[in-house]
Amino acid sequence: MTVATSRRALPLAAILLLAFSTAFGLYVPTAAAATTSDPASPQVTAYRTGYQVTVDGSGEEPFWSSVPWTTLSLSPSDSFAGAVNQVDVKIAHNDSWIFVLAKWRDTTQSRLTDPVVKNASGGFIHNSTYYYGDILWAQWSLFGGGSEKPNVTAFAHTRFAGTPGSGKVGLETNVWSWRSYEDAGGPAYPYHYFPPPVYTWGPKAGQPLVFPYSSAYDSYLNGSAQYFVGTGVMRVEACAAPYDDLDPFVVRAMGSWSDSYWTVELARPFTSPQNTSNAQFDVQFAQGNSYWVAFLVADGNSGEVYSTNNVSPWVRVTLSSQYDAPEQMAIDSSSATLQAQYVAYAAVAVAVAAVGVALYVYLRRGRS
Ligand SMILES: [Ca+2]
Repeated sequence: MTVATSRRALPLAAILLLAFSTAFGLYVPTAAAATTSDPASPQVTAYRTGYQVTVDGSGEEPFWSSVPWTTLSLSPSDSFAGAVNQVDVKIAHNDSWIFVLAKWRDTTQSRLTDPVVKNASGGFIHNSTYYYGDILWAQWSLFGGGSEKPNVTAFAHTRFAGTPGSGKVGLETNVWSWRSYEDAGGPAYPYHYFPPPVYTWGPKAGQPLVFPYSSAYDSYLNGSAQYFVGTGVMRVEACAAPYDDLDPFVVRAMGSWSDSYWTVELARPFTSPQNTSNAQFDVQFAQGNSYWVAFLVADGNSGEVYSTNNVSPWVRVTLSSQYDAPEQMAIDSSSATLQAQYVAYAAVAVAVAAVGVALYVYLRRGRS
């Protein structure tokens, strides 16, 4: 009798376990969870929403909470980097703008930058009072109109050919360069950091250079140099694309720092503004298409600047055509909670039914 019972108890326990695990597998939490994509070849869905982001670095738009974070591991570009080892990103779009939210740990907020000077070992001079601004780059591939993955690691170089990082063949990118000292929270805003606040050379020389809104620098980078699109202010540091019909302020951006984390929002219209030459330097987005982007982060307090920084793998970004960040969830979090509860109730009902069937089968077998 005891033997017969234990023989039946084992399959029953297995059935119960299966029923419960199946039931709880049906429970789909609506809160955003971190994604678990392959760290070496991460993929991110740019969620579609009906909303417009206010570019203030807060990331507090309700729809952001329904978009999952993707954690990207960062690799140091050289032996002087390594201060930041990961960045979390979310990407969304509303059919006409693409939005990026990035967050990373940096225990030191730097909104200032000293002149960049190398030390004898080849790194950049830095100590507790001499350091550089914190930086985030979103580097979009322009290969195949942006659809092809570059075959070289993303990299930063902001100076002429021949300086570290430049000369790598096979890279053609549109870089959105957010710099902590130049957005609307930084001391350089609304002018370029180093006075005078005018275009110093190029077709707009002498004209006022005032940021119309919080922005990231728009630039075009290939194996030879980084070209700042339209500003003409970089003088000896790098090249400026020499067109007088370029709009330098197409990338809106702002960061905020609190509790040892930077949070940065970036936003750009899908396409370049009409009647400008920007399109030949800027990635052009379309719904349903995929693009390749890499993120580079620098902690200026640790001497990370220019080509010394921390680089993510190339990330495949697909602009979803579905409304995956639904307005209802964004507006009313209580309805989202309710929705989760309904799913949970349904899961429990399925579990109870499964247990009932299992018991029924078990008892019938026991009788026969
Ligand atoms: Ca810092």
